[in-house]
Amino acid sequence: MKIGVVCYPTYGGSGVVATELGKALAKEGHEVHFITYSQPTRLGFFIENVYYHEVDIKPYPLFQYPPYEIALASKMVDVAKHEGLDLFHVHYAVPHASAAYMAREILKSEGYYVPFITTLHGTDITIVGKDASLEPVVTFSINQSDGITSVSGDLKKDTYDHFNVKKDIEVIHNFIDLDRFKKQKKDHFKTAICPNGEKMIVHTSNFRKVKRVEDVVKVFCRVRKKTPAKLLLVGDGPERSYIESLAREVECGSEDIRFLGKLEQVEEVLSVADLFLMTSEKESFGLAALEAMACEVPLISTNAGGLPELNEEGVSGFLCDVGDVEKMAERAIEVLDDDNLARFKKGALETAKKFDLSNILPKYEAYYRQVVEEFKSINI
Ligand code: GMT
Repeated sequence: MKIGVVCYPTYGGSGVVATELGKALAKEGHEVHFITYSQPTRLGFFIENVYYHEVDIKPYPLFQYPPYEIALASKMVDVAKHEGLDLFHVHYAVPHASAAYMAREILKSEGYYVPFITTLHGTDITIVGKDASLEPVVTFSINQSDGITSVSGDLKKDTYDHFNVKKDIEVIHNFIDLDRFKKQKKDHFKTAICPNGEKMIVHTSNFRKVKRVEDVVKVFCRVRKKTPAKLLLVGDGPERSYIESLAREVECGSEDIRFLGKLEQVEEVLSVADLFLMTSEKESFGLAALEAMACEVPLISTNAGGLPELNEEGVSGFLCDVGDVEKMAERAIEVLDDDNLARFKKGALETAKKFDLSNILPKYEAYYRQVVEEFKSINI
């Protein structure tokens, strides 16, 4: 199949999922055309069957806000006609679903029939999309999608709860490439950071409010009083400077907290971690946690959103109420106990295997075929 993929190229989990899925489809022999405003970070330089089309956004003195959605729809029309696309797959509803709707209708008026699938990722539904400033357009364009998928059952429920969506939503969980995300031998790194055999606790995120990174610091401080440990904070975002100042003031020893910023090869850090903390207030799936689990890192997470679909209580780690830092610390100490840690590490990997790319990719391919067939039978 020839598939046009639209996503956010640089930030966030939805772009990572879109890029990894596109690369995996290309490996299976599909022709994949990324249509975005810059080269997706994880795309790499040259991959067979993968093409990149940049959306041209022309500045003009009149525009305080350049019309990205129109430029994107125009590029989608252009690529569909010239490359003979069979399907668009747009990741993150805002504004990609409405751009896809526009592109599909323009193409239809010129005799080209290209359906689109919208994948809902999380904040497009739980935060951004349901805001009154966007909701009518988001509802309309989700309903206009020829196929809709969500990355967890919880996000599907949230979508029906907050939007007047009439169509079926197919749940296809996020996935992990276990060939890339696996425990690597990086003992020298562990020794450098934890010279006295301390336990290594890791958090990675985009440091937005929704991640409640301050809770990570609070949990760490409570753990650190009982168990010698170090905290590595990976990533960057709007809350980072606030968290840095918080970390400087804590009683538990700010020298044990390190900020690593954005890392290309996060699996290298995860390979030497003993515990991953995900304290989010909302989390439709939690791809960063799955990456950790694949590297044999147990998880203490909140029970928000889709996290219970990922984190298996007592097996890969534990789930706690949002904000309950006492309970999270208690559970973290239990997992880090030398009598328990090996069992939880094994449990994390076993749970991650359920989300292996080889299990999830065929679900997307089958759904693509179904949507294209249905669209043809109605329109052509
Ligand atoms: O909020 C983020 O971390 C970024 C956001 C995105 O769409 O770029 O992530 C969402 O999509 C990821 C991939 O499907 C999910 O793993 C994250 O759970 C989800 N984030 C939230 O729901 C907060």
